[in-house]
Amino acid sequence: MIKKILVANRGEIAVRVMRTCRELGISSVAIYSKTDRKAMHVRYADEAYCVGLAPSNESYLNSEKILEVAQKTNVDAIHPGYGFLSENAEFAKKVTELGIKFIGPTPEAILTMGDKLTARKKMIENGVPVVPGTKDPVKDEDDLVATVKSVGFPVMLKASSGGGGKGMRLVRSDEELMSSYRMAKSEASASFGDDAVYVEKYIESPHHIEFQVLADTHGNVIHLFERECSVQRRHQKVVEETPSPLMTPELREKMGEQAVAAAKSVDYVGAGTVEFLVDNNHNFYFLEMNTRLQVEHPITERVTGKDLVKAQIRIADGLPLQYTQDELIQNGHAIECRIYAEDHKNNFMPSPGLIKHITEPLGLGIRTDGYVYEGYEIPYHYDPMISKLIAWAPTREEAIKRMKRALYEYKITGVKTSIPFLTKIMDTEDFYEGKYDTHFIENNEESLMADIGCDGVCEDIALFIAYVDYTDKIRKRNSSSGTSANPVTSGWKEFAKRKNVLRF
Ligand code: MV4
Repeated sequence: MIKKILVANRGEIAVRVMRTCRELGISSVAIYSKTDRKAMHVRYADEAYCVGLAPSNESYLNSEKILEVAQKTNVDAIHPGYGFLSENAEFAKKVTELGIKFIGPTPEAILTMGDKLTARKKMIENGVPVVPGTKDPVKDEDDLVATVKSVGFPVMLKASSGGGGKGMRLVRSDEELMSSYRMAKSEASASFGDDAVYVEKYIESPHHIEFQVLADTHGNVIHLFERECSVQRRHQKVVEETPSPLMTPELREKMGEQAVAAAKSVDYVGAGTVEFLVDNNHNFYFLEMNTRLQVEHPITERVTGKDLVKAQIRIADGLPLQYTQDELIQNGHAIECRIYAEDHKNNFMPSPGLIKHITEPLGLGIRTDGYVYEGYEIPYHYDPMISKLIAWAPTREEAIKRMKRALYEYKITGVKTSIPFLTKIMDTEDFYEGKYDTHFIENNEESLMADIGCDGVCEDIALFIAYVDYTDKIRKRNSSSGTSANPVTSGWKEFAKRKNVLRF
């Protein structure tokens, strides 16, 4: 039985995993980099060990050191979270060889799905629909010309070792073909040390819809419905929701079935995600499979009522799934907004630094998965995502309104955040109508970049307290001297103009 888990990650996902460990009576071991001494996952864990310096290569990717800690602390299993070592087959293999359980699929499944062309071939063999295109890498320039002729423009050139948009080129005409091909090849070679490139038909304005799957070691494979992830910017997801506004019961049934088939084709074990492109005519195509827990998993948890980390741990323990496909339902609607420490007014540059104040939204239907606290300094070495805000309501319309309410309550000072940008997304007609695809952000750039200023609950608690103390003092002085002057003097006039500030 798994009694102790090392969480090989940091930030919100490390805390997320440890929360379920605590509920299951499993003790948790944190690893951390030197700059992360004061990080929340270190505070939350039962034990914590420093594994190196701030750069990920020296700490969170330092598999040797991490395995040394795992052995020293006698853990039964390692949870890799997402990013870092989560999709590293070599690491999964080493963990297993030490007699420690890797909370995830086999190294073979990671390898097959990690190579896009191998995954594509596997899907074709198993009857899972893929985008029309080639099965093998482009051999040479003559082969490319012949292939593109048969597929037809526009085409997408993709690096076999790529993923998440890297090493990808859209080609619309013969003139651009050769230069794009050479660029794709050299980019792939530089990024992945593998210059294999293949050809796909380009799907115009697709939706990105993914299916959550769970597979146990007893051969049970189920899906937990879809997540609509089309609101993204430069292959970074920004907002996710479930159910997808595009989905119909028939399409869901067909896609879910193919997601399960994709998982079965690699003897998948654990939690995974099958990504599809969906065009406006409801044609869907396998894109890739992520062999880990995803950032956006909480929206699935919210509508299905299932704890995905608990499922992962039970599966790693060799236990069967606690529910069947037929027992699962989608209850209501959930939306996730990713809160980044970034400045959307400055080309979305990361905005690390000291959190001076944070007030998180609470109340009916709200969940936040975060890790920062007042006085914490966000390091610049890692991903700038600081929290995920999840709103649930019985209907999509109510979930959007609830999300807007929560974004209004969310106050973070000290660093710039994506909260104003997310508020504008919720206010965009195309989003509200559920009529959006992967081009949503670029199509609505003007309104999403507009200024909305500070309007609502006072941003800065310290300033609010100072204002109330100041007006109290003036009032006391006025009453003792028998005068009744307006306590708001010039310095506070701007502040007092805000509609919600106390009036005297
Ligand atoms: C595509 C595509 C259109 N046609 N493939 C982007 C990430 C990478 N995993 C695959 N991607 C795409 N592949 C064909 N044949 C459009 C995209 C794409 C995209 C996909 C999912 C989510 C957002 C996207 C944004 C731009 C392009």
